[in-house]
Amino acid sequence: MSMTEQPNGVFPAVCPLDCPDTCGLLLHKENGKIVKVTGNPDHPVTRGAICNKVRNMAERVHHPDRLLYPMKRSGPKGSGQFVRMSWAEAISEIAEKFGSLSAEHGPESILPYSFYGNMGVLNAESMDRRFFGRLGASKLDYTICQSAGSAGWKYTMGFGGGASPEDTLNAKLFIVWGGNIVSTAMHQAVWMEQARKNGAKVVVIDVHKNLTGRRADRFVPLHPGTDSALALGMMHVLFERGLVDEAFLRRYTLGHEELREHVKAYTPERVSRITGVPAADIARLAEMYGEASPSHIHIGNGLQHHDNGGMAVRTIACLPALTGQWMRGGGAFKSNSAYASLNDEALQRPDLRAEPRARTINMNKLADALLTLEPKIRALFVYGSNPAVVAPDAQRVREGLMCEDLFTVVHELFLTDTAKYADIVLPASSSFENTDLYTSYWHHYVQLQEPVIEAAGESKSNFELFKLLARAMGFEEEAFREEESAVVRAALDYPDNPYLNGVTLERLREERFVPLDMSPKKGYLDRLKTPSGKIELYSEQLKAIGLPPLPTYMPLKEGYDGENRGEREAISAYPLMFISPPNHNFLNSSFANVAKHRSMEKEPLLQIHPEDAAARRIEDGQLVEAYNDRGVYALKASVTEAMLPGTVISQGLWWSGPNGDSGSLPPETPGGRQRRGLANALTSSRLADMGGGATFFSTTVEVRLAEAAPQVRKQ
Ligand SMILES: Nc1nc2c(c(=O)[nH]1)N[C@H]1C(S)=C(S)[C@@H](COP(=O)(O)OP(=O)(O)OC[C@H]3O[C@@H](n4cnc5c(=O)[nH]c(N)nc54)[C@H](O)[C@@H]3O)O[C@H]1N2
Ligand SMILES: Nc1nc2c(c(=O)[nH]1)N[C@H]1C(S)=C(S)[C@@H](COP(=O)(O)OP(=O)(O)OC[C@H]3O[C@@H](n4cnc5c(=O)[nH]c(N)nc54)[C@H](O)[C@@H]3O)O[C@H]1N2
Ligand code: SF4
Ligand SMILES: [Mo]
Repeated sequence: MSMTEQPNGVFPAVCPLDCPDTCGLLLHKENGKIVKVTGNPDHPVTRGAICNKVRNMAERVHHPDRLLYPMKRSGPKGSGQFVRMSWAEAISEIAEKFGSLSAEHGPESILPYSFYGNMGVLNAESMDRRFFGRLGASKLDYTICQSAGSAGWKYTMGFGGGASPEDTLNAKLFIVWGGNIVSTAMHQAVWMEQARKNGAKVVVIDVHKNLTGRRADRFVPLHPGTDSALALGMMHVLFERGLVDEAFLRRYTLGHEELREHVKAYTPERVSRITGVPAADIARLAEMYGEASPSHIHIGNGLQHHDNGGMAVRTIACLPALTGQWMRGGGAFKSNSAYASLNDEALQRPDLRAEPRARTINMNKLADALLTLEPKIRALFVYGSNPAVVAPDAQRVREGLMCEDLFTVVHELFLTDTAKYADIVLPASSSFENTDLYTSYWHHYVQLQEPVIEAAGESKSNFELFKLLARAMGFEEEAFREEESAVVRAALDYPDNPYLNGVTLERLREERFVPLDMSPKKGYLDRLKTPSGKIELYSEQLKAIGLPPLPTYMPLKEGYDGENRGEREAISAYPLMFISPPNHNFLNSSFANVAKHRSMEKEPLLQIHPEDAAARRIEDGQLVEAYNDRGVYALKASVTEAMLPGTVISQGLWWSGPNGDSGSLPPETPGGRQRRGLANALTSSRLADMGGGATFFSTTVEVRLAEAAPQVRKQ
């Protein structure tokens, strides 16, 4: 009997969310429904502990708002009015529309838009990629999350992998830099605490005292976007005081002599003016870093969501090379996804592409793509993502979604803010209803999900959906008939990645947690994949794309710049920097519609420093508006000293209705009635310095009491 046929029992599962931990789960099932989700104690890294979000996951999976059948728009765009239709009708309508658009305007008039709402590779990046490739649609550049930082890391290290979780246990100094691991990578936080028990000091470098900062032995607050300056100041001290590992620099790095000269300009005094960190603290931090061994730096995503985010990550990635930490059991982590690289050609089948040279559209530019791009986007197919909430410049994204001549399909579990703009909504099955393959971008275990419950209503997986669409479009290739198990096998069959050695479907079925073969990591430093084969402190590649070849502080385009502008006009555009990182109980915008998770977060808050609040006559608990030229976000003020003056913080990607009200939040939600707009109404779609990355946090705003605001506003 398969797992889905057994009404009761405890079944293994994998957390599908976009989180580094990729926990092993146990689903407790009664009468065919999940009644409880716990951690699987047998998982070698996550060891049975899971976060609060997923402990309450049953609430989401069996939520009464789950979409159960396809629907078609019956009211004006964005009104959220739909009527039921059959799958057969839905598929043939979409296929007809795609066929006629391709014939009339070319297939590039169709744009797929997706992200990792479900991290399973079958559903996130296999049949869908085959389908849109074969169709010849515009390609999407998946840049919204970590691309600036990953590019910065790769220019330096050549390979998208760093320290293993196991390496961090022995650290004597543990630095969390621009990450909130207590909320966003909880098992790294568990391992950090274990390292602390073994004598490690914990330093958190952040623009606000987040939950992780509150646990630090030393919290270092700084101005947003100034991290590369701080790291360069540390290098200045490391070289000056002879705290570098000369032998390591000679053997494994390129450009250490140039760097040594270059960082002379970054004196602690100068760096203090840029970052807001006192000069003595910069020197002390450098000394701690130079003296503690082994040391570990966890590089979070926060600092790379800036205009200069690629350079920030690159600069920090140079630090362990200066102290030779890579040979001393220490190092740094940005992402470990490259160790688990799968056979993408087999998964995505680029060979099927009808238009190999089809244009590529950066997903951060969705607003422009819908409103101004020529030739026009005439159809948008969204799945595994909620761009009306998560994409930058969200107000303009919504304007784009309102275009009468845009045909929008959304495949979702819920009627999200994005789905409300759809012409056709398709119900998606949850990951616990599907087969899928999961790798982690942190630990080194591969896992398999097999269906545990029946698909809700008429919902279908992404994998199934794109097979159906392919058939309707007349795509005859065998690639569109493959079963899940065949695709898993093909993905794992990848001799180019030696770390994948020995990972097979059979072992996944039997052992559940199959470790990557980490033996090739031993010789890692001797054959780095940079052009020189060394850690590139100096990068010709960066020079070739017009960026400084040595790590360099580059002020934000929109934001704080304490060096090049006077103390008073230190900010470009509006006077406050607006930082909107994730919160503890949502996963990006997922869970924001689940009452349980929302009640744990209570309501969106704008954290503002007492000085900034007083200057605006704002008191704790008052309704305020953060605004700039792009939009408005009305929410409750929380007056706190968690950050330096000049920065305001709002955590969590809350949903918001198209009319600027609180959207799908029921009116009884605290603040629900008064809240208007959303964080990304304020953010810019400007691209970061590297990798086409997003710049969510290089945003400036002004804040005023909501009562003081004009009552009539557009939308
Ligand atoms: N609970 C929960 N967990 C999650 C997620 C979630 O939404 N909720 N999202 C998942 C995803 S997709 C991702 S990418 C990761 C992200 O998780 P993290 O890697 O932790 O990154 P962020 O949460 O984006 O930002 C972390 C911190 O960066 C800070 N920050 C902002 N600008 C700067 C700066 O210029 N310098 C410095 N030093 N710090 C700065 C913010 O204040 C924030 O505290 O978490 C994953 N895990
Ligand atoms: N202001 C600001 N904006 C941000 C960020 C920030 O820190 N601040 N963080 C950014 C980052 S790092 C990221 S990664 C993005 C994340 O942005 P998204 O990837 O859009 O993440 P979610 O909001 O979780 O939306 C995922 C959606 O996928 C749906 N889904 C889940 N499983 C499936 C499935 O199997 N099939 C289908 N069809 N749908 C499914 C879920 O119901 C959910 O609505 O947001 C970015 N936006
Ligand atoms: S969201 Fe992250 S921490 Fe929570 S269960 Fe999933 S993988 Fe584990
Ligand atoms: Mo992300």
